[in-house]
Amino acid sequence: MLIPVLSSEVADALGASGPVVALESTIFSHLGLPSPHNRDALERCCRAVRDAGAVPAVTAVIDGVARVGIEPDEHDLICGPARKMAERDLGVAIAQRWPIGATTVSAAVALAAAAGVGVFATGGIGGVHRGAEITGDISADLDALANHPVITVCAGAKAFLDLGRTLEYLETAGVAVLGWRHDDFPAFYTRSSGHAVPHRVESASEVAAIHLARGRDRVGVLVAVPIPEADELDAAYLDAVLDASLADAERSGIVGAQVTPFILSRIAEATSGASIPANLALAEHNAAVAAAIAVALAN
Ligand code: PSU
Ligand code: MN
Repeated sequence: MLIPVLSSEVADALGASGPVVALESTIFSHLGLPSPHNRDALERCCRAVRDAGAVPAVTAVIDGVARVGIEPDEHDLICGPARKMAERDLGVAIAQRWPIGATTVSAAVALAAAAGVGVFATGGIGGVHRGAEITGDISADLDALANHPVITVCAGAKAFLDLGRTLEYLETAGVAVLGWRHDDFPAFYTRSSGHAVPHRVESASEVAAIHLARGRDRVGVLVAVPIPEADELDAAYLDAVLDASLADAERSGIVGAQVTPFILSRIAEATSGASIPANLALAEHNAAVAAAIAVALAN
């Protein structure tokens, strides 16, 4: 049984049925963003959650202990070297006493659910990879969204994935996908992927009501929030970068859990940093939207 240790602030908030927003830690580690931008992202996301009236709960394994909510003096640890940890790796990380296990979306929603946290914010989710019909590469994030009663707030997923098949998979798995004031599934750096979302929502209270009224109580809801217009990148330029990054991954024979970090680092290199302000802006915006939803859920 997975019983995470809560920070005192998170424990107090949950005890009072107050608003809490879980955060993943891969994005804040060197696997998600280069230093010092990862640290900046962590501080900005926590600040955005607090400014909207909720308590941030960073999820991670630290010295073999599953944690929901970390102390300020532990932020440096999260931003240092870490091992990527999906939901299936949680038991391994705990039993083998990993110094730092950075949560992906799947591990973060599992920890949030175990702690009783109902809302989780991330940058982009993993999904069905292009060519998955050959490689079988489908992120464990998708099944985790279907298996835990948590609202996940994301900016869609990066276009190096097959976003059409990702939406098909979420439909099969029974995850409601809600477009935040938007009709299209966002593609992380860009507001639209060309794939419509099944439902559009306008407010945090609407998301909270959908979560409370959903059929199965052990299924999540995915809220897809487009990157703010001012921060959007050029789609044609990105397509070229993504194609080159994917070809590079294939040439290098990268498989399994290494695929996503490899492509992310190639994109960062190829855009020579232009993607970083966009990444920070969308993560911060998602954290604020998630906090508004957590506040609505608590009321
Ligand atoms: N996509 C991004 N940035 C990220 C990730 C995905 O644009 O940092 C991370 C997230 O932690 C996500 C994980 O949960 O990668 C998915 O990995 P995989 O594709 O191996 O399931
Ligand atoms: Mn994979």
